Amino acid sequence: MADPPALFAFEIALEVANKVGGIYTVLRSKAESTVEELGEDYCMIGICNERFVAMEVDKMEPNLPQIKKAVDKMREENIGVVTGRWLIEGYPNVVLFDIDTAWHNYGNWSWELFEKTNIGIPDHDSEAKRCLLFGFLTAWFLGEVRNECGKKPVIIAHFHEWLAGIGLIMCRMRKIDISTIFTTHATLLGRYLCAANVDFYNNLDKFQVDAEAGNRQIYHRYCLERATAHTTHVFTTVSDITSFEAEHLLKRKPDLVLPNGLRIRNTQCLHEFQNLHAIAKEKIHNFVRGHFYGHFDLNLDKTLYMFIAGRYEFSNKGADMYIECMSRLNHRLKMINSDVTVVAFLIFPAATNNFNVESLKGQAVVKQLKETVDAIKDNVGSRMFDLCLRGQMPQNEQLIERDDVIKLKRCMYANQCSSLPPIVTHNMQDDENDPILKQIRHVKLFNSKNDNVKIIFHPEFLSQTSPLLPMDYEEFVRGCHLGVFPSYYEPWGYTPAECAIKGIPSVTTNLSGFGCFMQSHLSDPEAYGIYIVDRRFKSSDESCSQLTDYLYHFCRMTRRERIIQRNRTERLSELLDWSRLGMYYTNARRLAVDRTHPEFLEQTRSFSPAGSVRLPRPYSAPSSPFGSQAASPYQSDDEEAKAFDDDDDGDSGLHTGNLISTDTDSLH
Ligand code: U2F
Ligand code: UDP
Ligand code: G6P
Repeated sequence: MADPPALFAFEIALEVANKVGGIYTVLRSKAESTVEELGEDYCMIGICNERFVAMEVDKMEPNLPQIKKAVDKMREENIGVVTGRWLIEGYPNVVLFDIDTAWHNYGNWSWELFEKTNIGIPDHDSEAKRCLLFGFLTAWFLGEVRNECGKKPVIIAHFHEWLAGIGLIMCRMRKIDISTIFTTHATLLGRYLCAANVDFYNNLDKFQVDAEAGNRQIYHRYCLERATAHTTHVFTTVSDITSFEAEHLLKRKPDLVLPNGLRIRNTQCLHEFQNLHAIAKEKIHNFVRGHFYGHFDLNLDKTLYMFIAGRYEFSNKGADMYIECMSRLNHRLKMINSDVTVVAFLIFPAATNNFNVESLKGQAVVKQLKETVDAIKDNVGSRMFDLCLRGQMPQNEQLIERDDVIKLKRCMYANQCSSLPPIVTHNMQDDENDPILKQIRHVKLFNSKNDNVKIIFHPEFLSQTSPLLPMDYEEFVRGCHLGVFPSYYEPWGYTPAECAIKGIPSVTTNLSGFGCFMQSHLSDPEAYGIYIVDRRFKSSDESCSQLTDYLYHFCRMTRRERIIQRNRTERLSELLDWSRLGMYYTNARRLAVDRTHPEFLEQTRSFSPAGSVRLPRPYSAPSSPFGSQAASPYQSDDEEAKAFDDDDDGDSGLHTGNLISTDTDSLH
């Protein structure tokens, strides 16, 4: 038999080496496993955003002659094209178009699009206009590559999101021999309708899609999305729930579901992530000491950190439910006189005028106190040492001098503060109408002394260089106890997945792709630290009760139980690793070849079908996850140490794969 023909695979998205949203995470984290499979025959296509390109791209000429020739032809026509390698694991090839060098073609191209599809782009929509340029540049490039290659090899182009869709539509309109895949990571109408608080999932089959899109002035975008979904050879999305949505809103049932994975670094020795949790938690403690200055009566050993984070889509991300449930939790903890404090963070970027003075002052005052105490401690130590050397038993007044007392008193008086600790760390530009602040005011969670639940809204993504909370998001997640993401609209939802791989339990919903994925893979998600709130078949009030129950029971877990649970959660990494989930992409490529060039199918690399795994309940899980968790006394360090050993026991199935039953059904 002749040598199997090489296969070129391109992946096209606006977020290649250009951080905008979740698709960037998909492409970046997946690159290594795709390069492992396809090597030099894989290349990503995107736009050239100088801000990121300067930092993230190693510029060089393409290795493959066909790509080089195609790029040269475009350059001859004065199109700016950056080629090279994306500086991430896997070091993939990239071709990035400088859209701004293509405006002179806009008139012709928009006419061609209209002529062939009847879709016109209104002049005011500059984002869609840029998408048009990107789409035509992509189709031009792929056409040139096809010409350079001749009939073989099969060329696969995998497009992400409607923003890249015009390239796909034009490849098909121009009848270029390219096998196409389209992945939608959400639908335009889905996002809009959910944000408008309609009863989305119960009415999916009833929406007048054209009218809904028209009413929202996104009809042309909707048409592009729908046209891409219908012209592609293989249509895919990221989760079953989004597949269901696409079927109704885009009127084509996706052929496949390609779940989102993450890159798992398994180089850590066992339990290292537990130590990392303790180290990161200490940093959050430091912030909390400063934030609550003047009112610091928390027992940090009995304080739990919970958080919600993401783009600021108030109801889509479930921030409304988060605040409501924190208020209910506060009530329940007060009722039982609990000694547990919950600090509930909200991290959503919003428009601000920098940090507020109160927040910064708290950190400064507490830092000063700490430095003073440290200095006095050192002095006391050396005085004690000297006295002992001289054979004298140190007396208190010899150890702490008057000067020390004065310094201490000064710091302590500065540490007084009459107003309550702030609920928001920044000055909000629209404080009055901000939906989070409005709801916090409504439920009256103002960080008062008798509240068990304290609220801190950080309206900016976290950064290592912040003077307030100098941690990056990843480290912050590690230091927390529970991520709470009760989303209403969430095609996948990377945030709970990112918690899981760090061993941090989280709450998700059965309306999120990740939640449904976990539900279908775990017999007892709660035992693995994945709490799934039913937001699909329950009323909003019932969902709130369920979430409050989860939070309440979590608060009643002992440290030992939390450690055991974290161990189990961390083992879910295996399920989320691209080395496993990359197979779904492989299958999509195979299906595309099957539909366009079945004659080549046997000659392309053969792939094993993506099998489904289901993890059983861990043996060590209590018969009812919270059955015996009456507030148990604080355990000793011995118990804590034992907890590590304890859970490396029965549920070892996760390590070895012995208990991972592979069934032949596909996941979906
Ligand atoms: C879907 O998410 P999207 O990619 O459509 O979400 P976007 O609106 O594009 O942006 C979200 C990302 O933006 C980032 C943040 C998120 O990854 O890290 N970001 C930021 O870095 N700084 C900012 O100031 C603001 C935002 C879908 F909705 C998700 O459920 C899926 O998980 C995702 C991937 O399939 O696609
Ligand atoms: N995130 C971040 N910094 C923060 C908070 C969140 O970078 O301070 C990231 C987080 O790591 C995750 C993303 O935001 O990758 C949110 O992605 P998700 O899939 O949950 O939702 P999307 O925003 O894509 O709809
Ligand atoms: C990790 C550390 C322990 C620490 C524990 C705190 O397991 O290795 O030393 O005591 O975290 O757990 P907690 O759930 O109370 O933050």
